[in-house]
Amino acid sequence: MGIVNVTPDSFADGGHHATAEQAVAHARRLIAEGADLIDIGGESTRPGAQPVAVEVERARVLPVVAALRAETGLPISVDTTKAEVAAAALAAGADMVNDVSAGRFDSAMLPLVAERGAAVVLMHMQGTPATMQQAPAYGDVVAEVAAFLAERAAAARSAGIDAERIWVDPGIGFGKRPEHNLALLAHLERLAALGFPVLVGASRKTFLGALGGEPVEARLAASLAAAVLAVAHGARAVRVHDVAPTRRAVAVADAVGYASRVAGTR
Ligand code: HH2
Repeated sequence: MGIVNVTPDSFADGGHHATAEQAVAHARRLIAEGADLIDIGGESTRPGAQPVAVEVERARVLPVVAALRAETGLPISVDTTKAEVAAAALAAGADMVNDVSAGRFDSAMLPLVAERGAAVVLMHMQGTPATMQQAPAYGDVVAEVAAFLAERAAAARSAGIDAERIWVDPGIGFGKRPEHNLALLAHLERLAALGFPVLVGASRKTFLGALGGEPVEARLAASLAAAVLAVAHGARAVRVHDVAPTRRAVAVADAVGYASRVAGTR
């Protein structure tokens, strides 16, 4: 999943693709690099980010969704917690809603996704983007994230969303200390065991910088390691800024995983 942030303030690439033209050009590059899916967002969810008004977010996202829909058959996802933004994006041709609140911030979100027959990503977050990194705390982070995702998936099912259209995501960096993120990556199998495909977004995130000290623009190597480990531990998709190198790295993880399954059946 290639990331297109149409925002002035995203943590990794804020302001780089702030106009619709720049964002569409960036999405084209990600598609050329081999993205299977494009995620378009108009509101930063970085720690401490302030909410964006619905009209502003819609105006950022819609032209990009519409322009891309006109030129690609690849699935398009809209990264939003607001049902009004999601509704407009789905009407403009998006296929999937990536909701970092897992349908909790807007009670109209899950019914909307059900009614449109769209897919949804349900992501775990402790707190809200404004407060989530103040004092994240867990007893057993993997068990708590798994229980949360199971509960949100059940809510999505009762809203009428088909099970095969539900994805789950541990929410790397969303109300988590570095050790929480590492434990989740190490035990993704326990989230995959819920029976839904797992998406992981570790690309360029702060916990990688905390390990090696790199600033955000120098976290490619660490991001590739995280993507490979995510896939090796059961992720079905990774949400990344750097599509071409991630594809190469993940292909190795996939091949090793396949070889080990084949060897295991002999
Ligand atoms: N991370 C970010 C945003 N959306 N969605 C999912 N499903 N999983 C994630 O891990 C995730 C997400 C944050 O990263 P980014 O979009 O690069 O930055 P910002 O929120 O500042 O726009």
